[in-house]
Amino acid sequence: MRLFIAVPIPPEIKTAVAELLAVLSRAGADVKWVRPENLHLTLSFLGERRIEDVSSIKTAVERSAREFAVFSLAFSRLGVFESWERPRVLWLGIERGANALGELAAGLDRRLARARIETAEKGRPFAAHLTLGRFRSRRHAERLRDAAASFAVPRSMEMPVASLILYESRLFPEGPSYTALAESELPTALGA
Ligand code: 2AM
Repeated sequence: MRLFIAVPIPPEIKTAVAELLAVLSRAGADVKWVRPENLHLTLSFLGERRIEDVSSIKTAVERSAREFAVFSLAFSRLGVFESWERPRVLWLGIERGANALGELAAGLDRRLARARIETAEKGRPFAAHLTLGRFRSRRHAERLRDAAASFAVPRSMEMPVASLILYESRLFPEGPSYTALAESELPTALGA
């Protein structure tokens, strides 16, 4: 099974992002947009795992979640990996809360490593981002670049990081389907 660990996105943020995607898609760039119901903030991509590993992964997720109190994230701006000259992924960046999210991801990777679960991202620094779409080609990318540059992320695009979810990802021709296998809540205050 193909697994990853992510922070779920609240429904009101999914709705706001869906509206943003509707605007951005009018630029006509060759992008495969993420379905709003599939939006998530990946902390760790585990890739293909045996079912026997699931219980120790769940334990690592649960313990990592316990180490942080609920905190809030604010989205900042649109950007791309790798660059607008070689665009691969369009994302929504995170401003406030990015450091805490990085620490949460690092703690999670440490616990996974201790449980001898290697992550696919080994060596790559964690870059907090919400993937909005993946470029199929560069066609009309500059039109999307202009649309992205003129977009101001509203202040209301803020959300709590309240839980971690272990997802199974299944790939279909029409796109991936994610199933939550386990959810671990962050405490509202440490020591609670
Ligand atoms: P992304 O948001 O940067 O695209 C499920 O596939 C999630 O795992 C995606 O959101 C993706 O992050 C992340 N991921 C990280 N590394 C991956 C990889 N090598 N293959 C597929 N997904 C990966």
